[in-house]
Amino acid sequence: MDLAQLTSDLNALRDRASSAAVSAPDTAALDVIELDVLGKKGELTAILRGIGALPAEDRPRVGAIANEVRIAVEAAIGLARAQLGSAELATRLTAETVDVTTPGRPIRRGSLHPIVETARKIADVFAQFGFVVYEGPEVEDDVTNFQMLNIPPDHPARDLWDTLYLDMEGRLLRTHTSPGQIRVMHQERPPIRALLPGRCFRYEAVDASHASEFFQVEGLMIDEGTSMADLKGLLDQFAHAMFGAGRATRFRPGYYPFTEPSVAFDILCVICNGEKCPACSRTGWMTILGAGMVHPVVLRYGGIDPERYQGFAFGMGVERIANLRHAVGDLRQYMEDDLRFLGAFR
Ligand code: 2NL
Repeated sequence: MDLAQLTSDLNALRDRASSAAVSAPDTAALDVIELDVLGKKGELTAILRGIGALPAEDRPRVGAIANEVRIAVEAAIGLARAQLGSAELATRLTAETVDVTTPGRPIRRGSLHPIVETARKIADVFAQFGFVVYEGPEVEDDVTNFQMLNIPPDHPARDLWDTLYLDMEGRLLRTHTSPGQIRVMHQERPPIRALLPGRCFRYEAVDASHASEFFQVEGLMIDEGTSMADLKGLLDQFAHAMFGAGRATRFRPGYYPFTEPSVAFDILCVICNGEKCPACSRTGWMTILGAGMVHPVVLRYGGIDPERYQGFAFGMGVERIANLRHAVGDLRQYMEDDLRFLGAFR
């Protein structure tokens, strides 16, 4: 190997490597060229190994040329890398564009259970008249659920409530929210305006119109000089808020052991407007709740002097109100957790 041969090999390598860099299709190809020429086992390195065989005075000259070749090849690769790199970046930016203005996927929103929605609506109406929501326990005792409501043990009126008893000591599942009202009377002083929503339980043969679990909302007002006229005025307001202003209402005589007198409160049939249809058993009217003046015996059990105070109370089944508002036919659907049913009340 002589000087002229080495010099021409170096020049040839520079030209070949530079033109390979210029025509490299991508940066990965540049990496290969870089390794093949400048790497530890590269061609330039191999040529430089031949320098040792040259006369000492020729070595600096070849070393200088080799250095120039290395710088030239590095520059060619660096330039090509910059050009290919920005082209590749531009391609990626186009291919991987994220449209940040695309609307997000909508979140599936839940909705209130129709019974809860109806109970809240009922409470909202009475809240406007100063009624405050209380809650009582679902597990009650015989005294509070029955005896303090003027329903003594072994009295025939007990037949009105098919009761789920829990033990022989009188613990039972409340058959109405009324025992909660007794607890309010013990806890508060008149004037009282209480609303009691809650789950109640009865021993029933379940069908489209009977369930062993249902919701009740009861109201209780106790003050001096409270009358049936106050009761009727309030219930009219309630009926109009729930079923539309101007809906006709009526009181019919009724019976409950804990009120005297007792009434059933009807609205003109929401289906036929009094024309008499199957929905109102061809009466033209629908009963939406029961009510009455609190029996003096019940006031006394509640620790309230019936000579000074009077009160009225009313109670309604929430499912019944919800059925009328949403035209639901079968009570059992409220307990089935079927999202197709529940989603219809958004
Ligand atoms: C109905 C009828 C009613 C009451 C509930 C009540 C409570 C106390 C005293 C007197 Cl502490 N009365 N509650 C009164 C009349 C009727 O509910 O059919 N509910 C579904």
